[in-house]
Amino acid sequence: HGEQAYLDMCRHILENGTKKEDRTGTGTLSVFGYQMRFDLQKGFPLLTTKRVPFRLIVSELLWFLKGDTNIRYLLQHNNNIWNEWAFKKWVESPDYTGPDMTDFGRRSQQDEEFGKVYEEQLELFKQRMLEDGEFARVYGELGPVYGKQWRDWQTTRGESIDQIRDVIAQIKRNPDSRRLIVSAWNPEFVADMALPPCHTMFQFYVADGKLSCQLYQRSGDTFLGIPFNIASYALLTHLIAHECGLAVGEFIHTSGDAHIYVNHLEQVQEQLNREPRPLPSLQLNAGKQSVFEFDVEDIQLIGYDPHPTIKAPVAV
Ligand code: DHF
Ligand code: TMP
Repeated sequence: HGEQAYLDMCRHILENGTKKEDRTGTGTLSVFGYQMRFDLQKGFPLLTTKRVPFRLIVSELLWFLKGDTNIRYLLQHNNNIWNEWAFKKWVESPDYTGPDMTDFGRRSQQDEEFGKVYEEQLELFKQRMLEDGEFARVYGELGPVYGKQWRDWQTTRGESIDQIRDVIAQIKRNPDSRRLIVSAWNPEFVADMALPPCHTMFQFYVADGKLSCQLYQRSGDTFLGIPFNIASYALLTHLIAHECGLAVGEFIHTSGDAHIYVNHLEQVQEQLNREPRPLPSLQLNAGKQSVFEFDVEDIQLIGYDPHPTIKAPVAV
């Protein structure tokens, strides 16, 4: 089954992972270097052993493809997955005068009273982001993250490189190329980003009329992040194949530090006890061609019948 690779990865980390502290203070079980392969001909790799909210994956990918790095677009699409990292910049700024939010991620887990105050502040932040364009322009900005590097990489000569447009042109013109690479990791600007890119670089490969993609993810939150990352890059591969008139091949996911946070262990166990179901399939609007023309409603998932959601706290 197409999902087995992911479940095997979880088991591998549970059995072989080393206890390792991390930046967030949560603690992980971690391995270094792991690879999974997904045959995109066998179905769309959205996990069925828990519900993964596909619409959030779609709006996040379209946001990257627009070159946008401000969470306002995500909020307008009712997508809250990047809130904490913008909120962190807000509460650390001199303009913030509300209750102390130091270390809000961990404290809201441990202290119920504080958790309420935090939820309130986060809600105010979201409202203001939607209502006040000027506030959003400043505090919705995550810095030069994925969208910026993908679409508008700044060169020392003062030029801009559109890596996505360029790689699509190369796939069309020169499909045998071994240089079909996009990098989000731009060392000059890493320090300016709310979170340095986790999915750092990817490469395309064309053979037998099929487009494959391999991602190098430097750091992978196996329970929360990786299910999104697999589906997001599978979708990107479908979109680019669609534009280039190619079929889809494989998506290969390669991890650097692949970890399970210690506060996700029960959730992972619960998921591993479930039987995978048939994978859904993807339907793209045939009336659209360029990846840049796609909108949320042009991307449909068919036959997704997952097991229920499994909730888990995200480490900030
Ligand atoms: N930090 C950490 N520690 N792990 C991450 O996976 C992560 N991902 C980021 C930013 N920072 C991160 C961006 N992507 C969720 C999924 C992906 C994501 C951020 C958050 C998440 O919480 N998913 C929940 C559902 C969220 C919802 O419905 O709003 C899930 O159950 O999959
Ligand atoms: P780090 O910068 O200290 O590695 O923390 C980033 C955390 O976020 C780490 O647990 C990996 C996780 N992550 C993903 O797994 N996928 C993603 O797409 C993003 C943005 C983060």
